[in-house]
Amino acid sequence: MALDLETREQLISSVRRFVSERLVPLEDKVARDDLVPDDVVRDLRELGLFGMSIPAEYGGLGLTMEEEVLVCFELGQTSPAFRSVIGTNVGIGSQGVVMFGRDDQKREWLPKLASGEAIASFCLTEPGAGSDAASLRTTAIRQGDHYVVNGTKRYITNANKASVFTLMARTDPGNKGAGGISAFFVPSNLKGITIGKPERKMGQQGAHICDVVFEDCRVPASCLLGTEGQGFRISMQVLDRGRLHISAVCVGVAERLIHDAAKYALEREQFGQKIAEFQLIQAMLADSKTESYAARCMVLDAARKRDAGESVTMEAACAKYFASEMVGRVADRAVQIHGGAGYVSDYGVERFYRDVRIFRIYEGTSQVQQLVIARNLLKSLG
Ligand code: COS
Repeated sequence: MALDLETREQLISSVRRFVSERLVPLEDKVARDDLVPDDVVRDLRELGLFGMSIPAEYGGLGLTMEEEVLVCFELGQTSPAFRSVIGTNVGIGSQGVVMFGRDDQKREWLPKLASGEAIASFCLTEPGAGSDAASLRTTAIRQGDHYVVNGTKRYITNANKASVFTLMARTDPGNKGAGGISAFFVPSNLKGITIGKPERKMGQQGAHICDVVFEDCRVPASCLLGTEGQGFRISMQVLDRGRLHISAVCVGVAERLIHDAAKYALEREQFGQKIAEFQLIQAMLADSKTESYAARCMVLDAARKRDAGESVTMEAACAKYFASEMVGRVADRAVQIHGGAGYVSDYGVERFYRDVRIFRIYEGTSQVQQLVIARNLLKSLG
């Protein structure tokens, strides 16, 4: 159920205050240390943000999609690494069990995920299966009351902190397509699971991605999510939702960058006047504002449609495609407006420029979103 308007405004303004007073001052340190401090994680837990999307009956805030994206517009206004701490519990790590889990799976895990006591990660991508997710090769072969899992998952966000994985594996090796894949909700402490070292990345220092290797790992059959063969569809539905969440974060980052660029333009003087007075600078600000506003409207519209029970596969792909490309252009203009200052680390703009690059890649590349949009468009006419 949606929050009443007053409670919603209170939540949004407390997140806004938390971002500006607590997180923004730590951005540089988090990037340098490649670590979000424990006391920030504790504060995120106290605010209930790990449980944003988890139903209230399991201890979460139970926000609607519209409310979640409104919160993400605020959380996006700082380094995306902070959002990443809660990101998998809110999105791709937890939603398989929220949407398709049995009641016993929900009761065991969701309260811990909602409080942030446990972290969930999403294991779909493999060394040989990225955009072509249905070609994944990790196998889960049924033996009595267990599945024996073998395979390697790659670039798994928060894997080094995870207590549980939403895992996609092939239960029917005879079926090489989407229908041979099943989903599992697997505790990370089972024998036969090894977590790789965090990768060194272009941006978002403080957020970690690692390999997860399964070697003859015996996963109890009770960990299956839904039914055998349903795993690919589960992962696609989880991603439909995740793509909206990421789009909202892109809008937040864009708004932050527009604010910083405009502020800089009002301070910086060249040719005897503030650079904000030059129409070529104004054009860059205007283009950025127009595009971020368009993305905000798209995200809100798609979120409201989802809350109304509509399928938003195409709308979520449109929003992710547009918002992630948009924030790339906005970050580029923000660097340009800052001139030389945009290229040095002191101002943080170059850090955001690197941070936002991944938005066009993870949870489905821009090219995958184009494919999803076109397929759905053509299907609706065909
Ligand atoms: N919701 C429900 N079902 C869906 C779905 C969705 N959003 N998308 C696909 N399906 C279903 C299809 O209806 C189809 O079912 P049937 O076989 O019963 O018709 C099945 O899943 C296979 O779908 P499709 O044929 O479209 O699969 P493809 O192999 O062609 O792949 C793409 C589709 C490319 C869209 C998919 O692999 C994808 O999204 N890839 C990117 C993965 C990704 O985002 N990775 C990031 C990892 S997380 S950081």
